[in-house]
Amino acid sequence: MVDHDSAYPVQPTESTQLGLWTQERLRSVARELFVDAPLVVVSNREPYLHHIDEKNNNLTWRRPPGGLVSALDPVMQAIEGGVWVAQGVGEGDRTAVDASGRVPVPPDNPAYTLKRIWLEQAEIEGYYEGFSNEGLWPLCHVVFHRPRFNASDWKHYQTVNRRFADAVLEEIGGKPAFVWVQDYHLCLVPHYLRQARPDLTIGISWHIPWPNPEIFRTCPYGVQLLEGLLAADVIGFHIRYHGNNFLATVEQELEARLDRERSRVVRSGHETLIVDIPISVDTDEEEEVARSQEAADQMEHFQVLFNLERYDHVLLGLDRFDYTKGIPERLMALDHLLQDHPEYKEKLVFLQVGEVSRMQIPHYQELNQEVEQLTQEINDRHRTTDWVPIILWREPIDRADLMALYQLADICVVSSLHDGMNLVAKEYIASRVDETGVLVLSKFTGAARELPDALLINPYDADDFAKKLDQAIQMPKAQKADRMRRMRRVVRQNNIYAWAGRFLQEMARSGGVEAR
Ligand code: GDG
Repeated sequence: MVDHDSAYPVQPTESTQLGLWTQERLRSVARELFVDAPLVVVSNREPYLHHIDEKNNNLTWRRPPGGLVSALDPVMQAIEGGVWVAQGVGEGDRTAVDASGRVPVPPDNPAYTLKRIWLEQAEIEGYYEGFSNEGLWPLCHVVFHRPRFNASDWKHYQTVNRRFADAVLEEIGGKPAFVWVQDYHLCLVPHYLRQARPDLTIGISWHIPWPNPEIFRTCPYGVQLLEGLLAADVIGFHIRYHGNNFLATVEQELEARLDRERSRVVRSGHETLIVDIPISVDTDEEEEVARSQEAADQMEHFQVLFNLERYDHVLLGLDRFDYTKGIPERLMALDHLLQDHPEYKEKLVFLQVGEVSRMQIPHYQELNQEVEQLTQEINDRHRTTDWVPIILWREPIDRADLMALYQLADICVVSSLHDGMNLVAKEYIASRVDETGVLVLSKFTGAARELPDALLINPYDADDFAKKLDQAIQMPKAQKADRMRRMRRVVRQNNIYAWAGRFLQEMARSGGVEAR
Protein backbone atom coordinates (compact mmCIF):
# COMPACT_ATOMS: atom_id res chain seq x y z
CA MET A 1 0.00 0.00 0.00
CA VAL A 2 1.29 3.41 -0.92
CA ASP A 3 0.64 6.53 1.17
CA HIS A 4 -0.25 8.65 -1.76
CA ASP A 5 -1.14 12.16 -0.71
CA SER A 6 -2.96 13.76 -3.61
CA ALA A 7 -1.31 17.10 -2.83
CA TYR A 8 2.05 15.54 -3.72
CA PRO A 9 1.90 14.29 -7.29
CA VAL A 10 4.97 12.75 -8.88
CA GLN A 11 5.72 14.60 -12.08
CA PRO A 12 7.42 12.90 -15.00
CA THR A 13 10.51 15.02 -15.58
CA GLU A 14 12.40 16.09 -18.65
CA SER A 15 15.25 13.79 -17.62
CA THR A 16 12.97 10.74 -17.68
CA GLN A 17 11.98 11.62 -21.20
CA LEU A 18 15.51 12.24 -22.40
CA GLY A 19 17.20 9.33 -20.62
CA LEU A 20 19.46 9.36 -17.61
CA TRP A 21 21.60 12.36 -16.77
CA THR A 22 25.13 11.33 -15.87
CA GLN A 23 28.32 13.11 -14.92
CA GLU A 24 29.51 12.55 -18.49
CA ARG A 25 26.37 13.99 -20.05
CA LEU A 26 26.54 17.07 -17.85
CA ARG A 27 30.19 17.49 -18.72
CA SER A 28 29.52 17.36 -22.44
CA VAL A 29 26.57 19.79 -22.19
CA ALA A 30 28.77 22.11 -20.11
CA ARG A 31 31.56 21.95 -22.69
CA GLU A 32 29.17 23.27 -25.33
CA LEU A 33 27.52 25.87 -23.12
CA PHE A 34 30.57 27.35 -21.49
CA VAL A 35 32.90 27.41 -24.45
CA ASP A 36 33.18 31.19 -24.64
CA ALA A 37 31.92 32.13 -21.20
CA PRO A 38 33.00 30.46 -17.97
CA LEU A 39 30.64 29.28 -15.23
CA VAL A 40 30.92 31.11 -11.91
CA VAL A 41 28.99 29.74 -8.93
CA VAL A 42 28.41 32.06 -5.95
CA SER A 43 27.30 30.90 -2.52
CA ASN A 44 27.82 31.92 1.06
CA ARG A 45 29.15 28.54 2.14
CA GLU A 46 32.38 27.23 0.71
CA PRO A 47 32.72 23.64 -0.49
CA TYR A 48 36.05 23.01 1.31
CA LEU A 49 37.45 24.23 4.62
CA HIS A 50 41.14 24.24 5.46
CA HIS A 51 42.43 23.61 8.96
CA ILE A 52 45.84 23.98 10.49
CA ASP A 53 47.01 20.75 12.02
CA GLU A 54 49.40 22.13 14.62
CA LYS A 55 50.61 18.73 15.77
CA ASN A 56 51.90 17.75 12.33
CA ASN A 57 52.47 21.32 11.19
CA ASN A 58 50.45 21.00 7.97
CA LEU A 59 47.14 21.96 6.37
CA THR A 60 44.20 19.57 6.37
CA TRP A 61 40.77 20.04 4.77
CA ARG A 62 37.20 18.77 4.92
CA ARG A 63 33.79 19.35 3.34
CA PRO A 64 31.36 21.18 5.65
CA PRO A 65 27.89 19.68 6.32
CA GLY A 66 24.94 21.15 4.41
CA GLY A 67 22.78 20.30 1.46
CA LEU A 68 23.98 22.95 -0.97
CA VAL A 69 27.61 21.90 -0.81
CA SER A 70 26.78 18.17 -0.95
CA ALA A 71 24.82 18.81 -4.14
CA LEU A 72 26.94 21.36 -6.00
CA ASP A 73 30.45 20.08 -5.46
CA PRO A 74 29.98 16.98 -7.65
CA VAL A 75 28.44 19.22 -10.31
CA MET A 76 31.42 21.59 -10.31
CA GLN A 77 33.81 18.64 -10.38
CA ALA A 78 31.99 17.23 -13.38
CA ILE A 79 32.02 20.53 -15.25
CA GLU A 80 35.74 21.20 -14.59
CA GLY A 81 37.41 24.58 -14.97
CA GLY A 82 34.69 26.69 -13.28
CA VAL A 83 35.07 29.10 -10.39
CA TRP A 84 33.18 28.97 -7.08
CA VAL A 85 33.09 32.23 -5.07
CA ALA A 86 32.35 31.77 -1.35
CA GLN A 87 33.15 33.03 2.11
CA GLY A 88 36.37 31.65 3.66
CA VAL A 89 35.66 30.47 7.21
CA GLY A 90 38.22 27.74 7.99
CA GLU A 91 41.06 28.80 10.27
CA GLY A 92 43.56 27.54 7.66
CA ASP A 93 41.75 29.12 4.70
CA ARG A 94 43.99 32.17 4.35
CA THR A 95 47.11 30.02 4.42
CA ALA A 96 45.80 27.81 1.61
CA VAL A 97 45.00 30.52 -0.97
CA ASP A 98 47.07 32.66 -3.37
CA ALA A 99 47.14 36.48 -3.31
CA SER A 100 43.69 36.70 -5.01
CA GLY A 101 42.08 34.32 -2.53
CA ARG A 102 42.10 31.40 -4.99
CA VAL A 103 42.78 27.73 -4.32
CA PRO A 104 42.30 24.70 -6.61
CA VAL A 105 39.79 22.14 -5.25
CA PRO A 106 39.12 19.38 -4.35
CA PRO A 107 42.54 19.72 -2.71
CA ASP A 108 43.46 16.08 -3.46
CA ASN A 109 42.32 16.13 -7.09
CA PRO A 110 41.64 19.68 -8.35
CA ALA A 111 38.85 20.17 -10.88
CA TYR A 112 37.82 23.80 -10.33
CA THR A 113 38.84 26.98 -8.49
CA LEU A 114 37.53 28.13 -5.15
CA LYS A 115 37.80 31.90 -4.71
CA ARG A 116 37.39 32.90 -1.09
CA ILE A 117 36.24 36.27 0.15
CA TRP A 118 36.78 37.42 3.72
CA LEU A 119 34.15 39.05 5.90
CA GLU A 120 34.62 41.17 9.03
CA GLN A 121 33.09 39.90 12.29
CA ALA A 122 30.42 42.67 12.22
CA GLU A 123 29.50 41.68 8.65
CA ILE A 124 29.16 38.01 9.62
CA GLU A 125 26.91 38.97 12.51
CA GLY A 126 24.74 41.33 10.45
CA TYR A 127 24.58 39.61 7.07
CA TYR A 128 24.85 35.91 7.97
CA GLU A 129 23.69 35.38 11.53
CA GLY A 130 21.30 38.34 11.54
CA PHE A 131 19.55 39.06 8.25
CA SER A 132 20.01 35.64 6.59
CA ASN A 133 19.55 33.26 9.49
CA GLU A 134 17.47 35.15 12.04
CA GLY A 135 15.43 36.91 9.35
CA LEU A 136 15.05 35.10 6.02
CA TRP A 137 15.49 31.52 7.31
CA PRO A 138 12.53 31.58 9.76
CA LEU A 139 10.54 33.83 7.37
CA CYS A 140 10.73 31.24 4.59
CA HIS A 141 10.34 28.09 6.71
CA VAL A 142 7.22 29.24 8.60
CA VAL A 143 8.04 27.23 11.71
CA PHE A 144 6.55 29.64 14.23
CA HIS A 145 9.83 31.31 15.11
CA ARG A 146 9.37 35.02 14.56
CA PRO A 147 11.85 36.35 12.02
CA ARG A 148 13.97 39.24 13.31
CA PHE A 149 14.77 42.10 10.95
CA ASN A 150 16.61 45.32 11.65
CA ALA A 151 18.19 48.14 9.68
CA SER A 152 21.74 47.38 10.75
CA ASP A 153 21.60 43.70 9.64
CA TRP A 154 20.00 44.80 6.38
CA LYS A 155 22.84 47.24 5.77
CA HIS A 156 25.40 44.48 6.28
CA TYR A 157 23.38 42.19 4.03
CA GLN A 158 23.50 44.79 1.24
CA THR A 159 27.22 45.47 1.72
CA VAL A 160 28.17 41.81 1.76
CA ASN A 161 26.00 41.00 -1.27
CA ARG A 162 27.81 43.78 -3.11
CA ARG A 163 31.15 42.29 -2.08
CA PHE A 164 30.16 38.88 -3.46
CA ALA A 165 29.09 40.55 -6.71
CA ASP A 166 32.39 42.50 -6.87
CA ALA A 167 34.34 39.28 -6.38
CA VAL A 168 32.48 37.71 -9.30
CA LEU A 169 33.09 40.77 -11.50
CA GLU A 170 36.78 40.73 -10.62
CA GLU A 171 36.96 37.05 -11.47
CA ILE A 172 35.33 37.33 -14.91
CA GLY A 173 37.05 40.57 -15.96
CA GLY A 174 35.37 42.01 -19.04
CA LYS A 175 34.42 38.58 -20.46
CA PRO A 176 30.94 37.17 -20.93
CA ALA A 177 30.00 34.64 -18.23
CA PHE A 178 27.26 32.51 -16.75
CA VAL A 179 26.82 33.32 -13.08
CA TRP A 180 24.90 30.84 -10.98
CA VAL A 181 24.01 32.33 -7.58
CA GLN A 182 22.93 30.14 -4.68
CA ASP A 183 20.31 30.73 -2.03
CA TYR A 184 18.78 33.19 0.34
CA HIS A 185 22.02 34.73 1.58
CA LEU A 186 22.58 36.34 -1.81
CA CYS A 187 19.24 37.72 -3.07
CA LEU A 188 20.76 41.03 -4.14
CA VAL A 189 23.74 39.64 -6.06
CA PRO A 190 21.79 39.33 -9.36
CA HIS A 191 20.82 43.01 -9.08
CA TYR A 192 24.37 44.25 -8.43
CA LEU A 193 25.73 42.09 -11.25
CA ARG A 194 23.07 43.26 -13.68
CA GLN A 195 23.77 46.93 -12.84
CA ALA A 196 27.44 46.48 -13.66
CA ARG A 197 27.09 44.03 -16.55
CA PRO A 198 23.70 43.97 -18.33
CA ASP A 199 25.03 41.30 -20.73
CA LEU A 200 25.69 38.56 -18.15
CA THR A 201 23.55 35.43 -18.00
CA ILE A 202 22.46 35.12 -14.38
CA GLY A 203 20.58 32.35 -12.59
CA ILE A 204 19.75 31.89 -8.93
CA SER A 205 18.72 28.67 -7.21
CA TRP A 206 16.55 29.02 -4.14
CA HIS A 207 17.20 26.05 -1.86
CA ILE A 208 14.65 26.65 0.87
CA PRO A 209 10.84 27.08 0.76
CA TRP A 210 9.26 30.32 -0.44
CA PRO A 211 6.43 31.43 1.90
CA ASN A 212 3.02 32.69 0.90
CA PRO A 213 2.57 36.46 0.28
CA GLU A 214 0.99 37.06 3.72
CA ILE A 215 4.10 35.77 5.45
CA PHE A 216 6.54 37.39 3.03
CA ARG A 217 5.06 40.86 3.40
CA THR A 218 6.19 40.97 7.05
CA CYS A 219 9.75 41.46 5.76
CA PRO A 220 10.39 45.23 5.68
CA TYR A 221 12.87 44.83 2.84
CA GLY A 222 10.73 42.47 0.76
CA VAL A 223 10.45 44.68 -2.31
CA GLN A 224 14.23 45.13 -2.56
CA LEU A 225 14.72 41.38 -2.18
CA LEU A 226 12.25 40.68 -4.99
CA GLU A 227 13.85 43.30 -7.22
CA GLY A 228 17.26 41.79 -6.50
CA LEU A 229 16.09 38.32 -7.49
CA LEU A 230 14.22 39.47 -10.59
CA ALA A 231 17.43 40.86 -12.05
CA ALA A 232 18.28 37.19 -12.74
CA ASP A 233 17.29 35.50 -16.01
CA VAL A 234 16.22 32.30 -14.27
CA ILE A 235 15.08 31.64 -10.70
CA GLY A 236 14.96 27.99 -9.67
CA PHE A 237 12.90 26.41 -6.89
CA HIS A 238 12.86 22.71 -5.99
CA ILE A 239 9.09 22.33 -6.27
CA ARG A 240 6.29 24.10 -8.12
CA TYR A 241 4.53 25.06 -4.91
CA HIS A 242 7.40 27.35 -3.87
CA GLY A 243 7.59 28.85 -7.37
CA ASN A 244 3.86 29.55 -7.27
CA ASN A 245 4.23 31.24 -3.88
CA PHE A 246 6.97 33.38 -5.39
CA LEU A 247 4.77 34.40 -8.33
CA ALA A 248 1.90 35.22 -5.97
CA THR A 249 4.29 37.33 -3.88
CA VAL A 250 5.54 39.24 -6.91
CA GLU A 251 1.95 39.85 -7.98
CA GLN A 252 1.10 41.30 -4.59
CA GLU A 253 4.23 43.34 -3.97
CA LEU A 254 5.40 44.69 -7.35
CA GLU A 255 4.25 46.30 -10.55
CA ALA A 256 5.15 43.55 -12.97
CA ARG A 257 3.62 41.54 -15.79
CA LEU A 258 3.10 37.90 -14.88
CA ASP A 259 2.74 35.19 -17.48
CA ARG A 260 1.69 32.26 -15.28
CA GLU A 261 1.31 29.86 -18.16
CA ARG A 262 4.93 30.26 -19.21
CA SER A 263 6.05 30.97 -15.65
CA ARG A 264 7.62 34.31 -16.47
CA VAL A 265 7.79 37.73 -14.86
CA VAL A 266 8.45 40.82 -16.94
CA ARG A 267 9.54 43.90 -15.05
CA SER A 268 11.06 47.06 -16.52
CA GLY A 269 11.51 45.21 -19.81
CA HIS A 270 13.56 42.40 -18.24
CA GLU A 271 12.17 38.88 -18.37
CA THR A 272 12.75 36.28 -15.63
CA LEU A 273 11.84 32.63 -15.99
CA ILE A 274 10.68 30.77 -12.86
CA VAL A 275 11.45 27.04 -12.95
CA ASP A 276 10.98 24.13 -10.57
CA ILE A 277 13.69 21.49 -10.76
CA PRO A 278 14.18 19.11 -7.83
CA ILE A 279 17.70 19.01 -6.39
CA SER A 280 19.15 15.62 -5.63
CA VAL A 281 22.28 13.58 -4.92
CA ASP A 282 24.99 11.94 -6.99
CA THR A 283 23.52 8.44 -6.91
CA ASP A 284 26.52 6.77 -8.60
CA GLU A 285 28.98 8.32 -6.19
CA GLU A 286 26.81 7.58 -3.16
CA GLU A 287 26.52 3.96 -4.25
CA GLU A 288 30.23 3.70 -4.82
CA VAL A 289 30.96 5.03 -1.33
CA ALA A 290 28.24 2.78 0.12
CA ARG A 291 29.94 -0.28 -1.43
CA SER A 292 33.48 0.82 -0.47
CA GLN A 293 35.78 -0.93 1.95
CA GLU A 294 35.99 2.30 3.93
CA ALA A 295 32.22 2.30 4.50
CA ALA A 296 32.33 -1.39 5.42
CA ASP A 297 35.08 -0.65 7.97
CA GLN A 298 33.05 2.21 9.38
CA MET A 299 29.96 0.00 9.63
CA GLU A 300 31.95 -2.39 11.76
CA HIS A 301 33.26 0.48 13.83
CA PHE A 302 29.75 1.85 14.51
CA GLN A 303 28.38 -1.61 15.17
CA VAL A 304 30.89 -2.01 17.98
CA LEU A 305 30.65 1.60 19.19
CA PHE A 306 26.87 1.53 19.55
CA ASN A 307 26.57 -2.19 20.23
CA LEU A 308 24.13 -2.47 17.33
CA GLU A 309 24.21 -6.26 17.02
CA ARG A 310 21.91 -6.57 20.00
CA TYR A 311 19.00 -4.67 18.38
CA ASP A 312 16.30 -5.91 16.02
CA HIS A 313 15.61 -2.38 14.78
CA VAL A 314 18.04 0.49 14.27
CA LEU A 315 16.37 3.85 13.64
CA LEU A 316 18.39 6.82 12.44
CA GLY A 317 17.92 10.59 12.40
CA LEU A 318 20.72 12.48 10.69
CA ASP A 319 20.60 16.22 10.29
CA ARG A 320 22.46 19.42 10.42
CA PHE A 321 21.21 20.45 13.85
CA ASP A 322 18.43 22.90 12.98
CA TYR A 323 15.01 23.75 14.42
CA THR A 324 13.40 23.25 11.00
CA LYS A 325 14.38 19.56 10.99
CA GLY A 326 11.79 18.49 13.61
CA ILE A 327 14.27 16.71 15.91
CA PRO A 328 12.26 17.16 19.16
CA GLU A 329 9.13 16.04 17.28
CA ARG A 330 10.77 12.77 16.24
CA LEU A 331 12.00 12.09 19.78
CA MET A 332 8.48 12.68 21.09
CA ALA A 333 7.08 10.28 18.50
CA LEU A 334 9.56 7.67 19.70
CA ASP A 335 8.41 8.35 23.25
CA HIS A 336 4.79 7.70 22.17
CA LEU A 337 5.84 4.54 20.38
CA LEU A 338 7.53 3.15 23.48
CA GLN A 339 4.56 4.06 25.66
CA ASP A 340 2.15 2.31 23.27
CA HIS A 341 4.49 -0.60 22.56
CA PRO A 342 6.66 -1.41 25.59
CA GLU A 343 7.50 -4.69 23.82
CA TYR A 344 10.02 -2.70 21.75
CA LYS A 345 12.10 -1.94 24.84
CA GLU A 346 15.64 -3.26 24.43
CA LYS A 347 14.73 -4.32 20.88
CA LEU A 348 15.31 -0.96 19.24
CA VAL A 349 17.66 1.98 19.34
CA PHE A 350 17.32 5.48 17.92
CA LEU A 351 20.57 7.10 16.76
CA GLN A 352 20.37 10.88 16.39
CA VAL A 353 23.47 12.01 14.52
CA GLY A 354 24.70 15.34 13.16
CA GLU A 355 26.88 18.34 13.91
CA VAL A 356 25.53 21.43 15.62
CA SER A 357 25.27 24.49 13.40
CA ARG A 358 24.69 28.27 13.77
CA MET A 359 25.33 28.07 17.50
CA GLN A 360 25.83 31.84 17.77
CA ILE A 361 22.06 32.21 17.30
CA PRO A 362 19.96 31.84 20.50
CA HIS A 363 17.27 29.62 18.85
CA TYR A 364 19.96 27.08 17.98
CA GLN A 365 21.36 27.05 21.51
CA GLU A 366 17.81 26.56 22.81
CA LEU A 367 17.25 23.68 20.39
CA ASN A 368 20.44 22.06 21.57
CA GLN A 369 19.33 22.26 25.19
CA GLU A 370 15.83 21.09 24.35
CA VAL A 371 17.09 18.03 22.49
CA GLU A 372 19.52 17.13 25.28
CA GLN A 373 16.82 17.51 27.90
CA LEU A 374 14.22 15.56 25.93
CA THR A 375 16.70 12.78 25.28
CA GLN A 376 17.42 12.51 28.96
CA GLU A 377 13.73 12.57 29.94
CA ILE A 378 12.74 9.95 27.36
CA ASN A 379 15.72 7.78 28.19
CA ASP A 380 14.91 8.01 31.91
CA ARG A 381 11.26 7.16 31.26
CA HIS A 382 12.00 3.97 29.34
CA ARG A 383 15.48 2.87 30.44
CA THR A 384 16.23 -0.62 31.70
CA THR A 385 19.36 -1.70 33.53
CA ASP A 386 21.57 -1.76 30.46
CA TRP A 387 19.54 -0.02 27.75
CA VAL A 388 18.38 3.45 26.76
CA PRO A 389 16.35 4.11 23.61
CA ILE A 390 18.15 7.22 22.30
CA ILE A 391 21.81 7.76 21.52
CA LEU A 392 22.72 11.36 20.70
CA TRP A 393 25.95 11.49 18.70
CA ARG A 394 27.38 14.81 17.50
CA GLU A 395 30.87 13.99 16.32
CA PRO A 396 32.05 15.25 12.91
CA ILE A 397 31.44 12.64 10.23
CA ASP A 398 32.64 12.16 6.65
CA ARG A 399 30.96 10.64 3.57
CA ALA A 400 32.02 7.09 4.40
CA ASP A 401 30.62 7.49 7.95
CA LEU A 402 27.37 8.80 6.50
CA MET A 403 26.99 5.90 4.11
CA ALA A 404 27.89 3.43 6.86
CA LEU A 405 25.25 4.89 9.18
CA TYR A 406 22.60 4.89 6.44
CA GLN A 407 23.33 1.26 5.68
CA LEU A 408 23.11 0.29 9.33
CA ALA A 409 19.72 1.99 9.69
CA ASP A 410 16.67 -0.23 9.19
CA ILE A 411 14.59 2.93 9.31
CA CYS A 412 15.62 6.50 8.49
CA VAL A 413 13.44 9.22 10.02
CA VAL A 414 13.24 12.63 8.34
CA SER A 415 10.72 14.78 10.17
CA SER A 416 11.35 18.35 8.98
CA LEU A 417 8.72 20.92 9.90
CA HIS A 418 9.40 22.47 6.50
CA ASP A 419 12.25 21.79 4.07
CA GLY A 420 13.05 22.98 0.54
CA MET A 421 14.00 19.45 -0.51
CA ASN A 422 15.93 17.39 2.11
CA LEU A 423 18.88 15.49 0.77
CA VAL A 424 19.23 13.14 3.74
CA ALA A 425 16.11 11.34 2.50
CA LYS A 426 17.63 10.93 -0.97
CA GLU A 427 21.05 9.93 0.35
CA TYR A 428 19.44 7.22 2.48
CA ILE A 429 17.69 5.82 -0.58
CA ALA A 430 20.87 6.00 -2.67
CA SER A 431 22.80 4.13 0.04
CA ARG A 432 20.37 1.17 0.12
CA VAL A 433 22.10 -0.82 -2.57
CA ASP A 434 20.50 -4.02 -1.22
CA GLU A 435 17.00 -2.48 -1.59
CA THR A 436 16.10 -2.82 2.09
CA GLY A 437 15.18 -0.15 4.63
CA VAL A 438 12.21 2.12 5.24
CA LEU A 439 12.10 5.88 4.89
CA VAL A 440 9.76 7.76 7.24
CA LEU A 441 9.43 11.20 5.68
CA SER A 442 7.75 14.46 6.59
CA LYS A 443 5.12 15.50 4.06
CA PHE A 444 6.43 19.06 4.48
CA THR A 445 9.69 18.34 2.64
CA GLY A 446 10.13 18.97 -1.07
CA ALA A 447 11.33 15.35 -1.32
CA ALA A 448 7.88 14.03 -0.30
CA ARG A 449 6.51 15.06 -3.70
CA GLU A 450 8.77 12.66 -5.51
CA LEU A 451 8.66 9.89 -2.91
CA PRO A 452 5.11 8.72 -2.17
CA ASP A 453 6.62 5.30 -1.37
CA ALA A 454 8.08 6.69 1.84
CA LEU A 455 5.85 6.51 4.93
CA LEU A 456 4.68 10.12 4.92
CA ILE A 457 4.12 11.78 8.29
CA ASN A 458 2.99 15.09 9.72
CA PRO A 459 5.67 15.80 12.38
CA TYR A 460 3.17 17.83 14.41
CA ASP A 461 0.91 14.76 14.80
CA ALA A 462 2.81 12.69 17.38
CA ASP A 463 0.19 9.92 17.55
CA ASP A 464 0.14 9.27 13.84
CA PHE A 465 3.93 9.67 13.67
CA ALA A 466 4.31 6.95 16.34
CA LYS A 467 1.91 4.71 14.37
CA LYS A 468 3.99 5.19 11.23
CA LEU A 469 7.14 4.22 13.15
CA ASP A 470 5.34 1.08 14.24
CA GLN A 471 4.24 0.46 10.64
CA ALA A 472 7.84 0.88 9.50
CA ILE A 473 9.05 -1.65 12.07
CA GLN A 474 6.33 -4.16 11.16
CA MET A 475 6.45 -3.72 7.40
CA PRO A 476 6.78 -7.04 5.55
CA LYS A 477 10.10 -7.54 3.80
CA ALA A 478 8.59 -7.74 0.31
CA GLN A 479 6.75 -4.46 0.76
CA LYS A 480 9.91 -2.73 1.98
CA ALA A 481 11.77 -3.95 -1.08
CA ASP A 482 9.00 -2.84 -3.47
CA ARG A 483 8.86 0.61 -2.01
CA MET A 484 12.62 0.99 -1.88
CA ARG A 485 13.02 -0.19 -5.48
CA ARG A 486 10.53 2.41 -6.70
CA MET A 487 12.13 5.17 -4.66
CA ARG A 488 15.58 4.23 -5.95
CA ARG A 489 14.31 4.49 -9.50
CA VAL A 490 12.99 8.02 -8.88
CA VAL A 491 16.17 9.23 -7.18
CA ARG A 492 18.37 7.67 -9.86
CA GLN A 493 16.40 9.41 -12.62
CA ASN A 494 16.09 12.79 -10.94
CA ASN A 495 19.72 12.81 -9.86
CA ILE A 496 22.00 15.76 -9.16
CA TYR A 497 23.22 15.93 -12.77
CA ALA A 498 19.62 16.19 -13.96
CA TRP A 499 19.10 19.11 -11.57
CA ALA A 500 22.24 20.96 -12.66
CA GLY A 501 21.93 20.08 -16.35
CA ARG A 502 18.34 21.23 -16.60
CA PHE A 503 19.01 24.46 -14.72
CA LEU A 504 22.08 25.31 -16.77
CA GLN A 505 20.18 24.60 -19.98
CA GLU A 506 17.43 26.99 -18.87
CA MET A 507 20.08 29.62 -18.16
CA ALA A 508 21.70 29.07 -21.52
CA ARG A 509 18.38 29.33 -23.36
CA SER A 510 17.57 32.56 -21.55
CA GLY A 511 20.96 33.91 -22.63
CA GLY A 512 20.37 32.82 -26.21
CA VAL A 513 22.71 29.79 -26.16
CA GLU A 514 21.33 26.37 -27.11
CA ALA A 515 22.99 23.11 -26.16
CA ARG A 516 22.49 20.37 -28.67
C1 GDG B 1 19.32 23.19 2.30
C2 GDG B 1 17.79 23.09 2.37
C3 GDG B 1 17.83 21.42 0.53
C4 GDG B 1 24.06 16.52 7.75
N1 GDG B 1 24.65 16.45 8.97
C5 GDG B 1 25.95 16.26 8.75
C6 GDG B 1 26.18 16.22 7.38
N2 GDG B 1 25.01 16.39 6.79
C7 GDG B 1 24.81 16.44 5.33
C8 GDG B 1 23.80 15.46 4.83
C9 GDG B 1 23.26 16.19 3.60
C10 GDG B 1 23.34 17.64 4.02
O1 GDG B 1 24.32 17.74 5.06
C11 GDG B 1 22.01 18.17 4.57
O2 GDG B 1 21.21 18.44 3.47
P1 GDG B 1 19.65 18.77 3.60
O3 GDG B 1 19.10 18.88 2.24
O4 GDG B 1 19.00 17.66 4.39
O5 GDG B 1 19.52 20.10 4.46
P2 GDG B 1 20.11 21.63 4.51
O6 GDG B 1 21.52 21.67 4.94
O7 GDG B 1 19.16 22.36 5.38
O8 GDG B 1 20.03 22.16 3.00
C12 GDG B 1 17.31 21.71 1.93
C13 GDG B 1 19.32 21.67 0.44
O9 GDG B 1 19.67 22.99 0.91
C14 GDG B 1 19.81 21.56 -1.00
O10 GDG B 1 19.09 22.38 -1.83
O11 GDG B 1 17.59 20.04 0.24
O12 GDG B 1 15.90 21.66 1.91
O13 GDG B 1 17.34 23.36 3.70
O14 GDG B 1 24.10 16.00 2.51
O15 GDG B 1 24.40 14.25 4.54
N3 GDG B 1 27.40 16.06 6.83
C15 GDG B 1 28.46 15.95 7.68
N4 GDG B 1 28.31 15.99 9.03
C16 GDG B 1 27.08 16.14 9.60
O16 GDG B 1 26.95 16.17 10.82
N5 GDG B 1 29.68 15.80 7.16
